Amino acid sequence: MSSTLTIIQGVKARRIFNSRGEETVEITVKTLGGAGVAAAPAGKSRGLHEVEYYPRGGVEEAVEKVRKLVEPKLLGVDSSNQEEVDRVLHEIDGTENFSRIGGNTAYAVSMAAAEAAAKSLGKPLFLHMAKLGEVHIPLPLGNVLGGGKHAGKGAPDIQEFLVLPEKAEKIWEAYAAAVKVHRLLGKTLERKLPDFTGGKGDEGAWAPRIGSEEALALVVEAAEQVSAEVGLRIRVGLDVASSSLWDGEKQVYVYASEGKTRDGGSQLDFMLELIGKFKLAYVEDPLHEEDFEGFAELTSKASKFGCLICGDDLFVTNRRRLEAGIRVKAATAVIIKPNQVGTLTDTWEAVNSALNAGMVPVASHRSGETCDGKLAHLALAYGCPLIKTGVIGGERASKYNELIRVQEAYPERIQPTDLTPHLKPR
Ligand code: 2PG
Ligand code: MG
Repeated sequence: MSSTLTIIQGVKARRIFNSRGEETVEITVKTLGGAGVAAAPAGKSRGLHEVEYYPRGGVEEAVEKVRKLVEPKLLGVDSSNQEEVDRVLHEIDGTENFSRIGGNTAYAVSMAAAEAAAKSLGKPLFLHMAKLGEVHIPLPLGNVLGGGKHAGKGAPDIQEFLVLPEKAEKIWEAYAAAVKVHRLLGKTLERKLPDFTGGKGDEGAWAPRIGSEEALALVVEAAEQVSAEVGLRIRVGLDVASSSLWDGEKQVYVYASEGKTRDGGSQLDFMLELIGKFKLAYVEDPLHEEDFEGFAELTSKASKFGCLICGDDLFVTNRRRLEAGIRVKAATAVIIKPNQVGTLTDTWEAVNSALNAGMVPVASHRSGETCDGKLAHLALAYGCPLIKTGVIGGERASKYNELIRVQEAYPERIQPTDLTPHLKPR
């Protein structure tokens, strides 16, 4: 639907700061009928094939480019025509990887335009962006303990230990359960580790000095205890972020905290062992970002455990990489991070391919975040059954809080979600 109210009247960029204290770009798109504001997040364990976040001169240059290149070309464009907004962004940039204006700039403009259109039309953002007939509540997938690039020395080599409920009707209950696991786990760590300072990593997950397997056992124990308490089955998953462990020269995964290395074969066996032993429901990036074959082998072997195998750095929200993965059955789930690819249209193309292939798209935050809650609307609109956005921290809670508000305001439009069909052993 379009009207003169949705015509773009201005695009402004500014430098703000993310949860890590890094500069990031925030964009305001003004239309006759309203305005949208969106801020870009930033990853630390970044995939090799992600777009460039910023031009060479960083956020400052990105702001300049919005003034000089982006705004003049977007004035008069209809913000409710997302494909057109995104096409113009690609045209202005002219590169494959958004290196001229920055992928983060493109993402923030794209999302701010969507919000400006929704506001001008008097619609909630998720309904304006909706691509599917039904809207389901995304289930929270949040890390309660972590290490890797998101924490200091001595924390586990595996980046994220995650919890997720199998199904839920209300986001409030599902999120409250994840918070309980985080809290209970904190108490357990305090009791078990004399030197535990209560330290957390970039995403608010506990970052103790502990081995990966020992950590996993404690997370499983806490999840089971909370499951029994709240009457909601809480499952456990991992984001191994294996590309961060991979030494391409030596062809081994380096587990620095544990003082171990594993070659491709033993990494695959180790993943299968953890999946079987701890009944994992989800493993993200178990292998490095170029190993489509290894992913396919693991996906096939993990199917008897009913565990989702998810590609993040492997696919980088890029439809072409995802489709290459679909052809070889590399994974059963895919991380969806809009700033890995640049625009909402590119993001939807990846989600659409995933849904058509029967995969689970997982809407995801980045380790450097702002309190922008619009990822919640994207998850609702694009049919993502999971939203991975941490558990603790204002910038993490902001996404769940947005879902809580939306579900309260539109109870009849939002259906429950049941992930169990995807978690059946095959
Ligand atoms: C990941 C993310 C988010 P980063 O690997 O999935 O948890 O980390 O944003 O640092 O890439
Ligand atoms: Mg990841």
